[in-house]
Amino acid sequence: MNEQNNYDASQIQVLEGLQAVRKRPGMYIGTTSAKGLHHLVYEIVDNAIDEALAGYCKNIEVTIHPGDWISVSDDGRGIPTGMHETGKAAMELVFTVLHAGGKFGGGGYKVAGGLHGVGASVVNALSEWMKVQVFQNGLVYEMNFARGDVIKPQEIVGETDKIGTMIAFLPDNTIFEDTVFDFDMLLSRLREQAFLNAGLRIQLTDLREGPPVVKSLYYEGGIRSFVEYVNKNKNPLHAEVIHIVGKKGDSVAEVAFQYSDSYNETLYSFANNIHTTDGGMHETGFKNAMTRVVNDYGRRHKFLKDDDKNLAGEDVREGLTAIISVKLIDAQFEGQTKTKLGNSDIRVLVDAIVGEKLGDFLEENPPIGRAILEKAVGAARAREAARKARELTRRKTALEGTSLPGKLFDCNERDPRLTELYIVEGDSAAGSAKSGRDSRYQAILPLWGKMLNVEKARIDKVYGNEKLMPVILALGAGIGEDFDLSRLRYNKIVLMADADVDGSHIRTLLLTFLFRFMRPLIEEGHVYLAQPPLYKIVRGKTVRYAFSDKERDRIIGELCGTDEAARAKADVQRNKGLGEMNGEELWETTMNPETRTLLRVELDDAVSADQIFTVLMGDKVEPRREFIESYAKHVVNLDI
Ligand code: TSJ
Repeated sequence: MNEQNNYDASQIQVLEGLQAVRKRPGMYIGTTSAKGLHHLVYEIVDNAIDEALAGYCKNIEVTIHPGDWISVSDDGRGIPTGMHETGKAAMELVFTVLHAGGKFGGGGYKVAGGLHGVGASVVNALSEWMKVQVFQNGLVYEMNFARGDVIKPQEIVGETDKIGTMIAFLPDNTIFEDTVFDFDMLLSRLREQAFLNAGLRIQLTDLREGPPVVKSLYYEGGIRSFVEYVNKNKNPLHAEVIHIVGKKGDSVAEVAFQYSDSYNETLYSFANNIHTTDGGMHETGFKNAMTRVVNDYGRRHKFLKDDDKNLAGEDVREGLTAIISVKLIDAQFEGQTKTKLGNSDIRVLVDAIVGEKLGDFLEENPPIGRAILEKAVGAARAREAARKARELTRRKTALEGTSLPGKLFDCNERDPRLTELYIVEGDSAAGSAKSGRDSRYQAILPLWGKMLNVEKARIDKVYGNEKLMPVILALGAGIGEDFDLSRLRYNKIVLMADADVDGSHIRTLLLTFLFRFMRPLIEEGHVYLAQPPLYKIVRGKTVRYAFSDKERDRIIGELCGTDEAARAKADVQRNKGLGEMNGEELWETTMNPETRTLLRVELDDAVSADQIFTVLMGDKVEPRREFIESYAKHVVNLDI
């Protein structure tokens, strides 16, 4: 084989590589939904962050342009503009060769496997066009691509005094379901990255409509600022965020945490700037050390008496907000979603630094030690009370021979993959739902009256609560640490409440409960919101339903034309509530899988979700007022 043939072979492999990405985009970016679309931006930004990690880049600018194309630029060294040993421009390889995990990135902490670091070539393959500019040696180098193909080879197009890289791309609308970017989604991911890289400035600009919207993200305090941000609407138990850093060999571990009076645990962990949603060794090391140190301190200072049991890990973490960030070479990402860190030497490192420094810190700051111990002892008491309440329910269940709530109208189907539970507000609505449902697979659980706000209650108040127990029993999967998705009795949990203020309130209370005590239910996509129609339009014998004002006007147009006299004869009723529809109407509009719309509740952004529940349901009034004022302009269906 001569060299020419070799070159051809590698050329074909390159084409096949990017072709494969276009054929099966899901394999490379997970999904072609909005999530996948936004992933393209993260993929490019991550390359600039690598340059920052390597110590050469201080500023990154991300811009959304009219038409939803994106530009990302940095002030790093610029992608190399020289020739690679294959005789091709190095830059061309960056954008046309599939590589697992940023071989061309700058820093020492490289990412292995998973969706991360699949590289700029994947973004190129999935873009209608991509343009690269490198500012180096006083010159501007440029290269253009379309759907992964080289359209214009690398060439010098001008002079400059800048240094850095600029990438612009338009996602391919034949690949993605939706090609409109969500500013807030980009913002929260970029903010997270700014927290994780102290001193790096990331600017996000939206030029799509109206005056430019610009957010500059820069946090000198790094993950310490991250904790302050997460806790900004909570009541901290101590003023300063506790911050611990340590190193061993090539690995660096950093944790920041602060307690508040909340009953929730908020813990986010990262490895090489990747959010490890399934935790792993760094989380285990942190949790073990926290539990050990707080128990030791409690014993030594007599917060725990000799015959008291040790505090459990969950007691020690009640009200804790913590960020863990580790950087390591050869990170092993495990589990189905590759978001669990497997390197056990990191467990040892995190455990050691937290063990040593937190112990000293508590000894030097007795008021903080006392606050933490009192919090944890309170949590342990509540846990014990919850255990007793749970036992009581179990015994009662055994005695009565059923664990199902009396109010549940169950379905006949027993295969939980095929069933639906409608949780319905109010007696009359439940009546309609009961008569309208398909009882083979649809169950109805009526709820009424004032429901417990779990944002202000511990788990012991949930057990035995007459509003929440029926929900827990009907679902059958337990709550909190005991929650077990495999015991879930229904595939779809549908919240069905009126489209008015009371309906919104009960929906929010229920979602808060599910988010705080059954989070996997939401994460695994089992929770839905029913969408009852807003209007009923009657003309003669014809009855139609509209789910928005726009649809209402369209239907009136269809039924009556533009004749103003005919329009007046159409009877347009605003739906006052679910209970006003009879069973048949409710089935047709809201419950029949052939005709209904269900909104699936998704959890894309745990940081924002936590914040919204804290603000809406917590005890601080001022942030809630601000939130409501800033969102009031978006409210379209306010019916007081
Ligand atoms: F690849 C890319 F398109 F995704 C991308 C790369 C996007 C953006 C916004 C920036 C970058 C990028 C790459 N910024 N900086 C760099 N640096 C390098 O590629 C580089 C420069 C110099 C050296 C060296 O050893 O001299 C090494 C590397 C990897």
